[in-house]
Amino acid sequence: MELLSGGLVNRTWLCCREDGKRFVLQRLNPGVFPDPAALMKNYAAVCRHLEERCGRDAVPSPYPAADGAFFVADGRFFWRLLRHLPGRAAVPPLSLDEARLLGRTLGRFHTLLAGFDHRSLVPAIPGFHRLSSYLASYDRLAAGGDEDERVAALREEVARRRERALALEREWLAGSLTVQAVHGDPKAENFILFPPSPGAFAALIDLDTVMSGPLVLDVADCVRSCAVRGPDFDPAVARAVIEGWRGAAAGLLRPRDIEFIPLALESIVFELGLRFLTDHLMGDRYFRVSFPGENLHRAGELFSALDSVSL
Ligand code: GN1
Ligand code: MG
Repeated sequence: MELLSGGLVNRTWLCCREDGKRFVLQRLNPGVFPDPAALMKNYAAVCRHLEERCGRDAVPSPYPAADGAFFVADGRFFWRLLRHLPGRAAVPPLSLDEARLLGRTLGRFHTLLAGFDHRSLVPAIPGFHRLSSYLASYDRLAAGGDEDERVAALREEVARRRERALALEREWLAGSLTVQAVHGDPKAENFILFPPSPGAFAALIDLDTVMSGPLVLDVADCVRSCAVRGPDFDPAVARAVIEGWRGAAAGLLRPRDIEFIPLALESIVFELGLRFLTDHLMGDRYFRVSFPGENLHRAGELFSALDSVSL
């Protein structure tokens, strides 16, 4: 068994059976996912929908346990077994072709899910990608005193940028953006690249956060992950992701969606920076860290990147 992926939330292993067949074993983080049974119901329904439309090969479907459920609980953790997709995860820095391929894959994923009843999905993480709810948690913590200079500097960043970042959520709630089932965490490493073939798609894994949300926020999160490197932003990679996505999701988009991509990008970078900062203030309870202060460091880089985020 081999530890796979550098995800910050779950733990993932690659398992190989005696006959050579491979499986992905995952241990869900109970602190992050409050209702794993509901999550796995979403997960299985989404996989079924995708399999019916694009076949099994590119879908990380779950295997049922002996009792028919798609997970096993051991009293402390929830475990699940998923189909292993052969290929390699996309790891930034990406070439422009890879960035376009990831955008195209996300656009196709959105198109495949367009007919899925997104209202039937139970939010696996209540308030996920609702910036106002992250700001509310942050504000509750912000009352505390005694902090170092770096925290104080980031607090100023939050104060300075929060209103602008919130404009995207207002637009979402006002109903002017296209809302449907979206991936929720389309970071580069969640795309599996198969051997190159022109016009091909990659596959998307990590379907835990598939939920109802605006398309633009999903593509913005993908752009963030591909184009923000440390405190820097690569506009060419960002544009390549968006170009690929627009080509494959064209049938879903309204002019308002396109108009809001730049603001969605700022908003999602701010949101993740705020989530890292809040987790640092809470004592690193959500995102795994490899050294004390890592979440503060991650937050600082994202807020720095915001200075150069533009399309
Ligand atoms: C978390 O665990 P991982 O890396 O797949 C997080 C995403 C963040 C990402 C940042 C459920 O995903 O929202 O963008 O870290 N997922 C969850 O690296 O919170
Ligand atoms: Mg994830």
